[in-house]
Amino acid sequence: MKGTILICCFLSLMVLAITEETAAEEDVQTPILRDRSHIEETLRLASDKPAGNAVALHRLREIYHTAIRPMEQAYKYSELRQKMITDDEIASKPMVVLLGPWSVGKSSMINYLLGLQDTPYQLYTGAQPTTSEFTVVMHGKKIRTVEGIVMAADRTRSFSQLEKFGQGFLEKLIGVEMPHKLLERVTFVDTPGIIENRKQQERGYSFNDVCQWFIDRADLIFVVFDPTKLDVGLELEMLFRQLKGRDSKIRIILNKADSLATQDLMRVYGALFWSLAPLINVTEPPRVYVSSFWPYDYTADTSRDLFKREEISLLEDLNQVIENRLENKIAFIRQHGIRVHFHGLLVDRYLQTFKDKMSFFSDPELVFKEIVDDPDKFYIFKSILAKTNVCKFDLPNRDAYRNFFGINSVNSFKQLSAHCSYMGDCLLDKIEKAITEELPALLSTVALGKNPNPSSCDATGCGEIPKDRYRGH
Ligand SMILES: Nc1nc2c(ncn2[C@@H]2O[C@H](COP(=O)(O)OP(=O)(O)O)[C@@H](O)[C@H]2O)c(=O)[nH]1
Ligand SMILES: [Mg+2]
Repeated sequence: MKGTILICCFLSLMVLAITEETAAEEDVQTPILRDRSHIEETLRLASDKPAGNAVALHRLREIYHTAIRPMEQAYKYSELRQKMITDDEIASKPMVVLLGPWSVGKSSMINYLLGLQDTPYQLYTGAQPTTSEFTVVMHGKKIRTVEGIVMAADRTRSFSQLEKFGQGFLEKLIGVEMPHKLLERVTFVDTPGIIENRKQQERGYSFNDVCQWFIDRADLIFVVFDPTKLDVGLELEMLFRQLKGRDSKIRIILNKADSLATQDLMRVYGALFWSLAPLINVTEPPRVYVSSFWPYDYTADTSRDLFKREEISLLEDLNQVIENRLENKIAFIRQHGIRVHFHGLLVDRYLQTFKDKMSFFSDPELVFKEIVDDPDKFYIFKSILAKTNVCKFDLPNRDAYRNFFGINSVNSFKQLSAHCSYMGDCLLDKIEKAITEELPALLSTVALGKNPNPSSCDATGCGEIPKDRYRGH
């Protein structure tokens, strides 16, 4: 009798435990998805406005090809900076790159912004270091993945330059194409997280160089942190060093804020500032967006209103980048033109000094070596800096020129005065005209086209786009 009662008790306990477990499983299996309508609204995804201005793009390409490219080629600029601009790069969409430690929610953020959750092509996410690839999520007519080697081989893509990072890297590069309203306007790049205790060579390619390539081309860089990973190590320090000078593009995100109580969140926010302060050398404190970017609803009892407002602020930044895409592109080409112009003047100056120093009895090699070894003695950089509008910190240093002339003999170049056509068209005049007249004029036309109110020039000068570095609004 006693035994039967015991067995009955045991069985009912088992049934109870099983029912509770199934209920818990059901809870886990069906988390509530968050409403995404504000994403569509803030990014104006419903509007069918064409993403670009084809006429202005055509003109930009034309200016680049007729005024900047000839100077690049005449003075082999690509061998100094390894930088040539392809047509596809001119027409490419703004690029948003996500960087930060592993498992801070970078892939989840892309899934959330694109609404890929529970679709077969969602990016893989997990609490352990998951993403070991650089994943480029871009627009395409149909859903497909593109292998790194295919992306690199396709010269019409702006990613073909990535080939230079080697086969080891191309195996870690993957493209995902899909038809999507947001991807018609931007391309996202998901990166493998920084792992502090890993050596560069273990990855089989130079992680920093690849990051630098993406940083240089990104229009917006989300540096993502999570409350449990605020420690700053060598890799993160290196990353911030690489980000120097890109202040206006960086947005720091304290993600997963929904996983903490408000008081803890404040502490973590302070700690993040404290860790980042030595890495960011700016006078203004950076704007940190505190929110949670994943598809599931905010945990109960967290500051959901604040998180949502922060999310909308970040989305507005993204929208700005989309809207200003053409202006940014023109400014980028102009910046590039200024560097190419400077390079041309500098090579010309090296040639001129060489010519002046040479006499009938001198050894050309020794003379040129003396100039290359100590250009300051001959006022090479100073004389050009005085003439141009370039900041000296923006320039390659004299070692770069020593290497440059190590590969390219000085005799392989002609002086600028020799680069003129019979019609009197000179390379130098053309690039100067592009920098000072044509590109600023194109910028004004685009700005006016977007906002036909001429008084808007009062604010922007119709030439420069206001910088919104580390936006603090
Ligand atoms: N609580 C919470 N967890 C998140 C959030 N975003 C991502 N996660 C979780 O964090 C883990 C790492 O995410 P993942 O996107 O793979 O990070 P990644 O390595 O930076 O790409 C996953 O288990 C996610 O489910 C968030 O906003 N809140
Ligand atoms: Mg990931």
